[in-house]
Amino acid sequence: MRIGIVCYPTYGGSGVMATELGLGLARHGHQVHFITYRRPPRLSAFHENVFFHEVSGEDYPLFEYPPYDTALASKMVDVVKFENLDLLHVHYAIPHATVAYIAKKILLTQGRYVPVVTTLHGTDITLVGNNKAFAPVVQFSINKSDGVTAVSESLRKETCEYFDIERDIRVIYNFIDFDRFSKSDKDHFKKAIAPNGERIIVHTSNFRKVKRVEDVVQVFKRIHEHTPSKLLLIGDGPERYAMEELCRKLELCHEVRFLGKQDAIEELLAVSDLFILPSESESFGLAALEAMACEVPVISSNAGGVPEVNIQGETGFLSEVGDVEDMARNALHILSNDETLQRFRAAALAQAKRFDISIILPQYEQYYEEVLTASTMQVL
Ligand code: GMT
Repeated sequence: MRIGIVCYPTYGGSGVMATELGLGLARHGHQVHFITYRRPPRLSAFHENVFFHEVSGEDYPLFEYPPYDTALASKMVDVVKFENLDLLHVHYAIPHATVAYIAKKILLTQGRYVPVVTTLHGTDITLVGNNKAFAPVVQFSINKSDGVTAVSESLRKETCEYFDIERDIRVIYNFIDFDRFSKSDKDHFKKAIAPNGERIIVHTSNFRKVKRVEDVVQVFKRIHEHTPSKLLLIGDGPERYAMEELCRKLELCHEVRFLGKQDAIEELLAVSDLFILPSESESFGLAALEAMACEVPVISSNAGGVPEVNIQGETGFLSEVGDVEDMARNALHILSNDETLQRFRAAALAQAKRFDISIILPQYEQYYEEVLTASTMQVL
């Protein structure tokens, strides 16, 4: 199959998933064409079945905002036609599903039908929750896609509650490629971060307000009062400076390391003992799943789809959003002795294995086949 993938080429989970999916499909013999404004971070190595088409928005003095959507639609039309794509898989309704609809209509005037699969990752829906003005366009784009998937059951339900959805939404969970994510022996790393054998607590995110990184720091403060420990904060974003200030105020600077954006996240997870994800909203929580794949138990909020990933009392614990006391209590329980930690580690890995790429990727392939068959019948 020849598949076009459209995504945000960022460090966020949707870009990571779209890239890993494309690479997995390429390994399965499909030809994959990424259509984005920048090469996604995990798309660095050469692969004979992977192609990258850069969308460059024209900057023209007349326009205050470069017309990116028009540039993207034009590129989609061009790539579908000249690379003879069978299907477009777009990640995010805003604006990708909307733009794909325009591209599809243009191609139809030229006698070419290309089905569009849209994957919802969460922020499309929460954005509409915050700004109703987007609702008609998002709803239209979801309904006009030939296939729609959501990354969790919670997101599927939420989408159907917010919008008038006239079609089925297939839940296909995010996945882990264990070739990349598996615990490796990085003893020298551990010694550098925690020279006296301290427990290593970790959080990764894009430091948006919704991630509640201040709760991570507050939970860590409570852990640190009882257990020698270090906190690694990985990623960058709008809240980073405020978090540095908070650490200064709480006199935690020597215990907390801000590492910024990291490519080899698995190497840091491999030396960690506990992952904290206290988000206010989270459709899935890929960051938590990646930690679990490295045998790291998770202390999280119970927002959105997180309970579908982190299992209460088994792979970690879930608390109400903002309940840092409960999170700290649970964290201290997991860290209380090596035997307990080991039990949680093993359960975290076992749960992560349920999301192995070898289980999830065929679900996408199967869904593509179904969408292609249905759209062929529609055209006939
Ligand atoms: O969480 C973010 O800010 C990034 C966002 C994205 O677009 O990459 O993540 C969303 O998609 C991920 C991959 O499906 C999910 O694991 C995240 O839970 C989801 N984030 C939210 O719902 C807030």
